[in-house]
Amino acid sequence: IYGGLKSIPGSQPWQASVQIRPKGSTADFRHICGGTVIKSCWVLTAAHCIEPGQDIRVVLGGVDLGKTESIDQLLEVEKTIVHEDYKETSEAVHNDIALLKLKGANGDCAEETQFVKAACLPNGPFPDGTECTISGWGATEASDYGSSQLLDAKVLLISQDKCSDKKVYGKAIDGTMFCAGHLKGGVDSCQGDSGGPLTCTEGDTHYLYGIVSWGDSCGKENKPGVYTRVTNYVNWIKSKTGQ
Ligand code: 4AZ
Repeated sequence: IYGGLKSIPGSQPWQASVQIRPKGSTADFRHICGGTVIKSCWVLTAAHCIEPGQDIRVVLGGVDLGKTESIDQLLEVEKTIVHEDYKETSEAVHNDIALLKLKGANGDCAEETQFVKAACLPNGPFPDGTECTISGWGATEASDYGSSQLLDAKVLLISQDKCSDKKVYGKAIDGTMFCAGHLKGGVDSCQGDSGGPLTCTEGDTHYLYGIVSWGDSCGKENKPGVYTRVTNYVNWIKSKTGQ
């Protein structure tokens, strides 16, 4: 996260760290992407985060990737479901969404605690200009290697019109994506935040509105972050996870 601040433990309880290691290896798992808990046994992430031939696990609860904390929950992944129409072109990333089914017994995987909670799926659109929150362990203005501490930042939802301006992303943007950030630059998601949440709040309810997907570099003027528009995929998610 560019221009972010250290997250207070428990403030982004739906945040997941998606980690991989070569299949069958005993090496340490390493963080590759963010994700979002949407149910006890389901984490939503970006399709471009899934690399076949890797063991995947998910870490929930903690804010410091550099050490194991008592609030951490480590979960194995039973299966991954990548969107059937996921496609990366030189212009944009399409249908950048995937589900991770966690291993557990009879519908219980992640345990709900002060530090681990599901985000809600959105019921409809939020207006342009709404202030929402992004979080992740990705690259920062200070380091290309990401942050061992979870960071979060506020971003504004940007209209399709502005996002499709020639100065911004032009025709690369379609209705399955949206831009969020600050057109002046400075606050943005970045490499390693991919797959993680953009949440918008209504009352006390936190909705997963976007998935960190792509962008032209990070934090640059007129190059806001581009997010998978989750409202577009709620039926797909429900069809795969059951209700
Ligand atoms: C990336 O490379 C990436 N500024 C993620 C987010 C953004 C740019 C790049 C948005 O994974």
